[in-house]
Amino acid sequence: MKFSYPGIIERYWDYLPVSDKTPIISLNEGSTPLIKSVYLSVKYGCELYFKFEGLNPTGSFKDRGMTLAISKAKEAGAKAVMCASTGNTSASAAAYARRGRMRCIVVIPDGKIALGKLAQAMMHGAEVLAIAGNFDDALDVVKYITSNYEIVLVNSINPFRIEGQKTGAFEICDWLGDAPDFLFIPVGNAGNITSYWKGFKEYKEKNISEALPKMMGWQAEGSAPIVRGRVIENPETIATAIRIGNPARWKEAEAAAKDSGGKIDMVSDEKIIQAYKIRALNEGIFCEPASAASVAGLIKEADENPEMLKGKQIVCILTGHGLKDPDIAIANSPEIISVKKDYDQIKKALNL
Ligand code: AN7
Repeated sequence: MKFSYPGIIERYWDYLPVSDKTPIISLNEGSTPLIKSVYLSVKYGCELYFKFEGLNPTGSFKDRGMTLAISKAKEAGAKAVMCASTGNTSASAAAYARRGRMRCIVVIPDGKIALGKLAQAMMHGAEVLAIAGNFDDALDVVKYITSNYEIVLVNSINPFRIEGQKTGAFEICDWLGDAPDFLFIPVGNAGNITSYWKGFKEYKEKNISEALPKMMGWQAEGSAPIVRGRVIENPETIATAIRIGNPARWKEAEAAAKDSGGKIDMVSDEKIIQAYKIRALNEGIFCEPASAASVAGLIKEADENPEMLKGKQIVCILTGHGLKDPDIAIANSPEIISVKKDYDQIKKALNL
């Protein structure tokens, strides 16, 4: 008897590089909902859905790629895996590695990782190295160690990560009956936009879907190497998940935007926070700041170019859960009101 949807490897077996020899290391990831927008869709006159990837087992889209990367590492006999991370990759790698009885080493930029993500990596028993430097430095370290020792790299340079993550595109087509007109997605290391584009193309090649979406990728202004056309030495943004100055999948992201007739653009931290709040307050969906980059991008396009999105079917990928970064949430909310059990005081505080 099946108690829930199986994970993405079992659901999309025929589309993935797996065989009977592959041990499936899964937490029943994927099958995340497409939630209909109730506010922005009305405001901008479009058919907008949020794909809430924050509802994956470790709270981000990384689980789709990680189930496959860890399963394939196990199949190859690996005893240890390693990744650099702005947080979510490390949380996911740690959980899946532990489930597969493997050692997990993560390298994170010191002080620039959201609290919830750090808690996950630690709780799942990862060995956490905090490096004085940014994500790009951390990735250099991981590349060096994994090319000199018997340790498997599970960053999105690993092709199995891309293969797993492309199933997000399959799910969208399966639910909508075809690909949407536009896909809005945040861009950091550019693995996810690469994966979605691959997924959409594969479904079309196999005649499962007919359309291809315009791929609209969004970086933060202080960490926008692709938009600016140069490596950013000291990337900065409040959305720490996408604080990346030299994306590993740079060329693929550019190709996705160009080939689909979309684009890679950027939004300010101020607009990211604005979108972060709009979505929480008006749509009831709590995602981390990086996931608000795609929503901020949507708002920017809709304001600058209202006709482009009107009447269109749009999917916005919400990559990580809001609980990942409680500090940013609290810093951007009104202060809580402390009261005594005194009804006059309470009525006054509530304007009753
Ligand atoms: C919530 O965890 O790079 O463009 O090391 O956590 O595929 O890199 C996270 C990236 C968007 C960007 N939203 O995706 C990491 C890491 C969230 C993220 C991205 C990330 P990519």
